[in-house]
Amino acid sequence: MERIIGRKLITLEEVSSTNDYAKSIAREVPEGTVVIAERQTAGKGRKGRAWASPEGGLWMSVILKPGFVDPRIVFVGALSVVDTLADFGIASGIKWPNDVWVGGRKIAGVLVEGRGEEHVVMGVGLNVNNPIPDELRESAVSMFELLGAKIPLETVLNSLLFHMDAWYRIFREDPFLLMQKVRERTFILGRFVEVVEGEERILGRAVDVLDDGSLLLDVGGSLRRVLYGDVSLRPLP
Ligand code: BT5
Repeated sequence: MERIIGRKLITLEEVSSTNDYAKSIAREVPEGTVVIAERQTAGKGRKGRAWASPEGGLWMSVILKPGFVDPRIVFVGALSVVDTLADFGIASGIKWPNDVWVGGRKIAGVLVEGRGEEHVVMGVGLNVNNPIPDELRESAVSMFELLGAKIPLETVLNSLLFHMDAWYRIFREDPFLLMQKVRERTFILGRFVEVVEGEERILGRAVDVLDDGSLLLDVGGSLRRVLYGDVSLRPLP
């Protein structure tokens, strides 16, 4: 079976954001093209937040052309990171919808940007050997910190592309299987959380991730479905 993800690799020393670069070339390149940069000068998260991207980390974006719009594509990135970390002996979990955490700290984030049915750019930032900025020391962690040794970035990239190819296939052919895995890997289920969705703050117990990708919360006894948002863990009330 021919691999889709990583068919073409564009390696840059420095770029503002691999997602922006990928978006600018998306029309002209084949599906599965990967843009990777040694460092980003304006790496970004969701809602215009900054993503710290000094040298040593894996900062990459892949151009996908599934031909349909489905927000569950974000889980292709998150699951691929979880499997990649497992290849290096690191147990991690998904903080719905787009973070990967290890032991209470964030090790990776996924940023999906799209142009309708035309193309989707999926950016993944994974802390590998890069230093963690002081202001994120409490909340972020790297593979280097967990393993106590530097890991060649190409090895991590190869593993990530391999898993992404497999999960992307499953996303297209059997999204319910994808969601089953997401459910298994989502560590917030059963926990008390706060979800910020736009202007709204919702406090409740995370009950399930539904097949459509949304998060189901138990808010004081009634069930509430959340499509998108920022989740943080809260102590039990
Ligand atoms: C994300 O956003 O987690 C998505 C991050 C995607 C980054 C990749 S790198 C390649 C591609 N090109 C880009 O420009 N972006 C993508 P969000 O859920 O909004 O989380 C952002 C928050 O994570 C920030 O506000 C910080 O609190 C925290 N953060 C920033 N840099 C971090 C890092 N290196 N490690 C862990 N946490 C970080």
